[in-house]
Amino acid sequence: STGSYLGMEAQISGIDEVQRALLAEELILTDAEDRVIGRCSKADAHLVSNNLPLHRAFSVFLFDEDNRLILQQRAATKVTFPLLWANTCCSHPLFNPDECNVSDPVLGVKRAALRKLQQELGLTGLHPDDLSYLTRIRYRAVCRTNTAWGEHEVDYILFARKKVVLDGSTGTGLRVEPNANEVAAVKACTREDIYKLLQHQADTLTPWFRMIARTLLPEWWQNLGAALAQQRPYFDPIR
Ligand code: DMA
Ligand code: MN
Repeated sequence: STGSYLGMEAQISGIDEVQRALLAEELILTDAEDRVIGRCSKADAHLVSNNLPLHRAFSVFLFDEDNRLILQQRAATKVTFPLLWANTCCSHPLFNPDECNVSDPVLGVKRAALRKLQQELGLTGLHPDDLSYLTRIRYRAVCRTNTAWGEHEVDYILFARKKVVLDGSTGTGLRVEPNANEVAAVKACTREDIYKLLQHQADTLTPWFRMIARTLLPEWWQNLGAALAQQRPYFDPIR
């Protein structure tokens, strides 16, 4: 309606222009069983005034050779959940034949993950087989610092373990070079580090990372080799 359109315009003025352009991306709308039911702009998919339509997303958890998890702090320019800490990389597969793959949805999501690992963190040379699909989680939350925006997703959980070189250090490996428009900072965390964050600084974490870190992550992390090796069928129940 005209009313919600004007409401959206009001929300969009003042947003960083690079992030504003990304709000035109076409995301994949799904039903509660993760069946594709249509497409939607990134803006329309994340506006509370639009009732937060359910869409497909992914969360990458990248571990280094010492089994530390790479966290990212979202840039101040991000429309949703700015400056909060989350798992390594999150985004959405797009409504196009490569990433909205009907015969192999997990492959489509992995292609989207490789695209965003490069765009957000400068990671190149990764292959879909470097990512392990663990499960899908349905998740909904409104952004506390700007309640016009929120998330409502079927979130595909992808794990990877690589030799990682964080910005500034020397050595060979997957070199993390954060894109400042997307990422304010990165850090490598042990299980103990995450436990302390959950205990004392939980409000610095995004709601989806907090939820996963409190529920499913500890068991996967404790048996990381097994988690990485498991090949899950897509049509596992959504959690
Ligand atoms: C959206 O992540 C996905 C999840 C799992 C919350 P995001 O807001 O970082 O997406 P993008 O990087 O595309 O803005
Ligand atoms: Mn989303």
